[in-house]
This record gives sequence, structure tokens and C-alpha cells, in this order.
Amino acid sequence: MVSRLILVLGDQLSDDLSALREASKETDVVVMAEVQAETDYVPHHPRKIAFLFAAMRKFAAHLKTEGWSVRYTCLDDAENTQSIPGELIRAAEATGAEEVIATEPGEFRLISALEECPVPVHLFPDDRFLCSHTEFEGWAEGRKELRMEWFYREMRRKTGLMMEGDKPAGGKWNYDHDNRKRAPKGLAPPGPLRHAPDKMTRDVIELVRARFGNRWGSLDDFWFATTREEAQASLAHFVEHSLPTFGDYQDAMVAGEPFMFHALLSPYINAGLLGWREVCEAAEAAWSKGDVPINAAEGFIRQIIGWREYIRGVYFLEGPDYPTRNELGATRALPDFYWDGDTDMACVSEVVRTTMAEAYAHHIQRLMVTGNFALLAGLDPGQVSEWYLVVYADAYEWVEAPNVVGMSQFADGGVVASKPYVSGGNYINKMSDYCKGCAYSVSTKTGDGACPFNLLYWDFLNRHRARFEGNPRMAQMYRTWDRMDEDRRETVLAEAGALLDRLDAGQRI
Ligand code: FAD
Ligand code: DLZ
Ligand code: SF4
Repeated sequence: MVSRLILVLGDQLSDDLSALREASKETDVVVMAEVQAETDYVPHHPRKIAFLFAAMRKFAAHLKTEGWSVRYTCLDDAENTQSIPGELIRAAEATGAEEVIATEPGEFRLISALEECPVPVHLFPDDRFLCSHTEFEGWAEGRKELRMEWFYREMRRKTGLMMEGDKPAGGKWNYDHDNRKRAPKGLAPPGPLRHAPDKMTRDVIELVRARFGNRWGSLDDFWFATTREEAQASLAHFVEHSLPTFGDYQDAMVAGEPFMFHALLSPYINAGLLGWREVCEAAEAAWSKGDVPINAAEGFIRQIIGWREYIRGVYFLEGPDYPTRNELGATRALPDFYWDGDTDMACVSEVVRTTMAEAYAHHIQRLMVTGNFALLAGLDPGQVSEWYLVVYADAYEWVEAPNVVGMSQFADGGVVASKPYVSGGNYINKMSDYCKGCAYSVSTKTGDGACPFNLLYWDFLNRHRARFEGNPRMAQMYRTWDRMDEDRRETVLAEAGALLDRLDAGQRI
């Protein structure tokens, strides 16, 4: 007689999962299921589905070799009820189990679905994260502003990573200042480690092609790691080949170089194939040996124990309505070029095409190209957020929503960002080589060929003057705007308005 079912979700592929720690190999049965409710709640990029299904199947096989009984449902199994609660009910009926043990899912939608499941589900905290909900709530309590930097320093103290006693290694907490170099010509980033798909992965790719082949996004040349061992090899490859240069060019963008010196580890970490501690310790060890400069190691560790943990803390602190916030009242529909890349803006086109091909774009591309355009143009943050959830292989609501709704779109009214991440074309030109291949001219502010980012930047500031002019970090921007002569300001606003009208009319921009 089976005593309990142990649910393992697609992004819970970790041996040290709290649900597995609570379970007994002798009497409990692990339940894993590929279901349409998860593939379809947004139309995920087929590459993300293929990655998760292949990784799920291999993790199930691994659990079996470790002595677990595993009940695995494939997407095309005839009896599949196509939802997680449905598969738990079916498993309970088949085994006689009367209780489910699960690790808290990373999304309110699925937490509610489990709470409503007729078979009682006992949720355990997801302690694969450094900071628990209670600890984050305690940190946030009574603070006027939830700034990541202060949270990060506490996490450095808590972990001891790159600490010398109670002081940060090298004397500074944050070396971001050194991480803003433009990429010189001829730079040759090594790219991520590519894993040839084995038979199990090839079968999954065929299934996903058959079922989701019409969806947006390419499945060609699939190279993701799908086991913990492969993900560990990807981590080692990153630390040896890219991390030494990661810091210097962290914000740089180069046409035809989608990966630069980034880790490409977020799909693996978020699915549970790698843990925060091992990736940070690998970076710290490389720095200790002198193989990696301090700005690179600190910068990378900050992304993991700082940004990643902080973002998750915000999601659970702010609650289920957070992803639907729209503090700036933005309502414009997402333009088609977010799907087909068919725009004269070389920067946007490059990022969309990379995203379609790889289910990946690096941080600055997400923030300062597609995110920046959406914010400047007043796109509906709900539609923007759904786009990000669909298109990236690392996207789950707990991490996507605070990054998009908060950091990128300022739709949470400033919980995550102390000011909106907006820029004109100059910033993109400074950090990339996109502008030289663009139909628009970045140095042209108005008139023929003026870069849309230039026009929309001022239009955004003008539109939201009442909200932002009192923000000390934006005072300089408003002073510059106010110093322009009135005719010029009128021209900028009229041309920005005409551009937005063309956008609304579905015309090419
Ligand atoms: P690297 O640049 O090499 O960074 C190393 C690691 O740090 C990443 O693997 C990731 O685990 C972590 N990290 C860095 N920044 C963040 C952050 N802001 N939030 C959480 N983790 C971070 N990240 C996601 O994992 N899922 C998302 O859905 C997601 N959506 C985003 C949407 C927008 C608009 C923006 C601006 C950022 C988003 N990010 C998201 C954060 C970040 O862009 C990605 O984590 C990063 O690009 C992943 O690629 P990488 O592994 O090469 O990262
Ligand atoms: C993202 C995803 C997809 C596409 N498919 C499945 C699935 O079939 N089965 C499953 O257990 N998990 C899947 N996932 C991951 C879940 O959506 C994820 O657990 C929640 O979004 C919470 O983070
Ligand atoms: Fe993007 Fe403007 Fe540069 Fe073109 S000119 S690539 S639109 S920033």
C-alpha cells in the first residue's frame, strides 16, 4: 500500500528538493507529469518545453536508479488528464494514496490549483533558495524602499561569499562601475557549452515539434543541457572560458553575438539542475585562484544571491495581484514586431530574432532594448509580461514578473526600481554596435530618420512628468528637456505622437 504521492514539478528537478527529503523510498511514489495545462497557460517557446520535458524524463530516470518508485506521465499518454491536479487524482486512485507531499510551486496560479486539489496536498517550503519568505518579509518590514543593494549585502554576510571577516573582499561590496565596457572590435566570446541531444532528447524534440511546431520559436539546433551532469559541465565551461571577461562586457551588445560572456545558466538553475551555492562557490574559487578578476566574480555572485533572491522575495511579498499591476496606466497593444522582428529598428529586430532562435537574450537586451521600447511606447505591461513569460527558456512567473512588471516596466510604481529604466538611442549606441547597421540614425533627434528611442524618450518623460519630476535621480533629465527651446520640444512631441500613431495603425516602424 502506497502511503503518499510526492509531486515533482518541471522546475523542481533537484535531489535536495524538500518534498523528496520528506518522503520515503519504501512507501511513497513520486509523481511527475507532462501536461497541457502547463504547456498552454501561456504558449511557451517550444525550446523551453523541449528542454523541460527532456530534463524531466531524465530526472525521473535518475530517481528510479536512486531507488524511488516514479509514476511518470508523458504528454501523449492516452490516460493523461493534462493537468497537475488531474494527474494527482489519477495517481491517488491508482495507488490508494490519500495525501500528496509537494514543494511550494514558484507561481501563485499553481499554488492555488494545488490548494484546491481534492487529494490533500501538504506544501513544504522551497528551500533551494537562500532567503525564505519569512526572512525576506523580515528584511522588508518597515523599509521605505526595498533596494536590492542592501539586501545583497545581507546575503553576502549570511553566506560569507567573497568576505574577509565582516568586510567585503577587496574593500567594496559592488564593482559594477568596472562592468560597463563597450565591446572592442574582434572580440570573440566563446559561447555556451553545446550538448548534442541524445535519443531521449531527440524523441522529446519530435514530440514537441509534432504538438507545438506551429508555435512561435525555433527548435532547430537544440543544445541545452538536460541533466545535472551536463549542467555542471556548462557551469565549468562558463567559469573557465567566459567568467574572466563576464564583468567587463556584462552590459555590452554585439550584432550576431547573442551570448557574449554570459553564463547561460538561468534555465538550468531555475529548473533545479544547479543550485545557487555551487554556482557561486565555483565563481569564488576561480577568483581565489586568481583566474578571474574581482569585478567578474563579485558581479556574477551579486546576480545570483542578490538579484535572483531579491526578485523572488518581491514576488512572494507583493502577492498574486503583482503581475497585473499597471501603475503608469499603459494601454498600447504589443506590436507584431515583438513576434516577427519585422521592424527597421536594428536593435529590436536583433533581440527578437535571437529570442526566437534561442529562447534567450541577455539581461541588457531584455532591459534596454525590448523592455526600454515597451516602456517608452506605453505598451500594456500585462501584454509585455506575457511576452517575456512565453519567449524565454528561463521564464517562470516568480522571476519573470518582478523583472518585467517591476524592473523593466515600472508598472509596480517603484517597488523594484527606484527610477524607470529608460534611455534614448545614445545608451544603446554606447553599449552596442547595432546602430551602425540601422535604417534610423541614432544621432538624429528629430526629422527624417530620427531614432525612435530618441523621440519616445522625451515623450515618455513629458507624459509622466507629474510622477517623475520630483525624483532626484531624474531631475537632470527634466532640466535638459526644459532647456530645449519650445519649438524643438513641440517638434519632438509631434513626431513622437506621429510615430505612436503609425505603431497603432500597424504600420512598419
Ligand atoms: P548572466 O548574465 O550570466 O547572470 C548570471 C545569473 O544571474 C543568471 O543565470 C540568473 O540566474 C541570475 N540573474 C541575473 N540577473 C537576474 C535577475 N534580474 N533576476 C533573476 N536572476 C538573475 N531571469 C530569469 O531567470 N527568468 C526570467 O524570466 C527573466 N526575465 C527577465 C525579464 C527582463 C525584462 C529582465 C530585464 C531580466 C529578466 N531576467 C530573467 C533576468 C536576467 O536577464 C536573466 O536571468 C539572464 O539574462 C539569464 O541569462 P544568463 O544565465 O546568461 O545570465
Ligand atoms: C513550464 C512548464 C511546462 C511548459 N510544462 C510543465 C509540465 O508539463 N509539467 C510540470 O510539472 N511542469 C511544467 N512546467 C513548469 C511549471 O509550469 C512550473 O512548475 C510552474 O510554473 C511554477 O514555477
Ligand atoms: Fe536602435 Fe535607434 Fe540604434 Fe536604430 S538607431 S539600432 S533604433 S538605438
